[in-house]
Amino acid sequence: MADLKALAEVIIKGDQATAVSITKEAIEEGLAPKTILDEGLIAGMDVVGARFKKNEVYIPEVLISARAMKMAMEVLEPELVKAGVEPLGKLAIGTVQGDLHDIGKNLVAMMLKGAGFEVIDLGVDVKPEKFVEKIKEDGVQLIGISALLTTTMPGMEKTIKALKDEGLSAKVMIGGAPVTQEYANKIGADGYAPDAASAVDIAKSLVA
Ligand code: B1M
Repeated sequence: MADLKALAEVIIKGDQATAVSITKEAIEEGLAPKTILDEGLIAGMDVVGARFKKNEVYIPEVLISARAMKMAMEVLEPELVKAGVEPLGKLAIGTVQGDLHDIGKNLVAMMLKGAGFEVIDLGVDVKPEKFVEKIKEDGVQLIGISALLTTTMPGMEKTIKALKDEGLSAKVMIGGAPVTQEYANKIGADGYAPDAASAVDIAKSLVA
């Protein structure tokens, strides 16, 4: 039987091949995709984050773990999506300009797809103009912006300003480790979510 604790461990070690094989095994055994995500992948990455914070591991180790998580997520993503229903709305998501962190953003995108949103992933280092373009060209109703660095957070405010300047009415949801509800209120974002699961609830309420 697939062992989710072992999955968390191999994410911590950065063992891509085993992370992928345990994820496949868990899917084949019929484990709920969200359980695999929460108790295996996210649990492992949380440990890596805590160790990085305490300087117990450094950037190369973190990168190796992040890569293992990304590979396993590629296997898990279709399963999360399959659990979804009719598209609830169209959303474009990206990591804010200047910021290259994408693990949390990818999780949020996956959860939103799983919940039934049509998601356009713009990747990392997304300039305000790119969000504007997507709203104009693809009829996106909601944009999601992720930031992991305090230094890149102002890019969220710049994006909101760019939307206002263009007279666009798409809603904006923000999130990421340094982001707070207070900051969202301050910059005029329509929604803030502290984690991927609540991002789904907020996104649903914003397109309702
Ligand atoms: Co970076 N990094 N990093 N890093 N890194 C942090 C963020 C940091 C807190 C580490 C630390 O010092 N303790 C720190 C930021 C300090 C600050 O500004 N407050 C930091 C730093 C300083 C840096 C560099 C500057 C390091 C350097 O080069 N000196 C550099 C910056 C590069 C750049 O972006 N320009 C850098 C680089 C990197 C790596 C490339 C090595 C790697 C990123 C790999 C990748 O993403 N592909 C990396 C990583 C992995 C981390 C940590 C360890 C883990 C981040 C992560 O993936 N967490 C992180 C330390 C930490 O968080 N403890 C750290 C797991 C992820 C699931 O959580 O992203 O928070 P998170 O997402 C959550 C929620 O926040 C929320 O939902 C997610 C799931 O529940 N959420 C949203 C996220 N986005 C959302 C959007 C929403 C809603 C919710 O709506 C749209």
